[in-house]
Amino acid sequence: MTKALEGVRILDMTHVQSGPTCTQLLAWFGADVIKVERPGVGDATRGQLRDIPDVDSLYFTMLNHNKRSITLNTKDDKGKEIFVKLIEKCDVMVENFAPGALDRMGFSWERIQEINPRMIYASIKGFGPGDYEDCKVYENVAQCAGGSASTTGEAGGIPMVTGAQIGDSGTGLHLALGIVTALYHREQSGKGQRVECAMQDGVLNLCRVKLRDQQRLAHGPLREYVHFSRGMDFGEATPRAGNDSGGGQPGRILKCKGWENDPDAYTYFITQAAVWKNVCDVIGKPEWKENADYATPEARLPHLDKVFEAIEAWTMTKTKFEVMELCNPLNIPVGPILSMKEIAEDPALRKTGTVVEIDHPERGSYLSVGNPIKLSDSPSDVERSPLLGEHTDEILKDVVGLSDEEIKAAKEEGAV
Ligand code: CAO
Repeated sequence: MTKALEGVRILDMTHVQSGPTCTQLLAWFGADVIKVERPGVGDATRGQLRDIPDVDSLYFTMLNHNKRSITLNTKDDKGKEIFVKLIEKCDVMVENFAPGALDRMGFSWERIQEINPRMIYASIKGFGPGDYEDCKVYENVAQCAGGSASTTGEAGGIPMVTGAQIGDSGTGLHLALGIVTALYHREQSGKGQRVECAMQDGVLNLCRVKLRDQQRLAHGPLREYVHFSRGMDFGEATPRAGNDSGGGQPGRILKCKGWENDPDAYTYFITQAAVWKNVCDVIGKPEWKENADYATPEARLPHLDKVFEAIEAWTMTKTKFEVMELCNPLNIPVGPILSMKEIAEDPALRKTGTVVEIDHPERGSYLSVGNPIKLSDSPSDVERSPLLGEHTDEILKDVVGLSDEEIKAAKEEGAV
């Protein structure tokens, strides 16, 4: 079986998290990803949050699988010459530097097009064109600017960021789609194009139901929000709503057996209208099936606190897995709150390759998240991340076309 992106060569100028998640996805699908790093320095994440001294951090290793690493000083004259050759030989260039960094190096989009008109040039920035276009941005800034933080957190509490890296990894995922779309378009047009993704936009795209609710608010209270049943003020903007379900079926996080000692002994429980009668039976409230205050979804909305109190009285007598076992056959949607420890040890996730154990020459074995996107005819094995400059010589020789003497000279000059 061939890999879906075999034959596509990516010039990977990305660093930290957002860009590397994008190029890692492309690498998993078989693209040859050449990660360009500053000589002697490399991607800053190699040295961040280290758990083992002097060894590439998990932060780096888990974001840079299946790539090759070349060190190259793209500010040095010789380095620039080599960089031009790499641009000629690659299909896609990806970067997430602070705004203007590549232009300052002398590689504007216009210049890149001159060098290689088929090049797809993909960038992540914090913001799109406008007042903030020059700002540097990290994950949590994007979550705040994209509407996620203002709509996450307890009702009446402070804004919260989420543990899911929707600003970095979320935008990387968006960019990867932009790149394969541009590659597909190039098949017909023969030309490359610019692909841009702002982290603020990526976060907002993932928060679109909250913009939906902003507009619904103009027409009355959001009746499924906890504010409605508790008589709380909604204010002018979509409020934070704790763990209320974002969809039309009310749901909450409820305690399960053992919650006093286990911080993750909880379940998410959705009172889907279609299975309401099953919910009543399983929690021992069959009388609610006919009671005018509880029988219909509309009637239940002002009483959601009471509904979930009764469900929780039942879930607290069961473990989160027992809740799942009892509710699933009745088609009641529930989800155990899984800790990272439980996920790391889950045999089903190991079997599908979503959690993988990788061997690294310097750190030994570690766990990582494999490709969550499964293609039936394109395998995607996870290979360890490269050491800094591990593939410099082979890339200079095989891709750039330098002789051994030229490689030696470039090294002496400090270009690689
Ligand atoms: N050779 C020579 N110079 C290189 C180089 C190489 N191979 N690779 C990078 N550099 C230089 C850049 O040209 C830049 O130099 P100038 O500032 O002189 O132009 C410099 O290294 C640092 O780049 P940077 O400004 O992007 O890095 P930073 O650590 O200061 O900022 C970040 C990091 C993430 C805030 C910024 O890159 C950014 O805002 N990126 C866009 C948004 C983004 O992706 N954020 C998510 C990051 S993950 O949380």
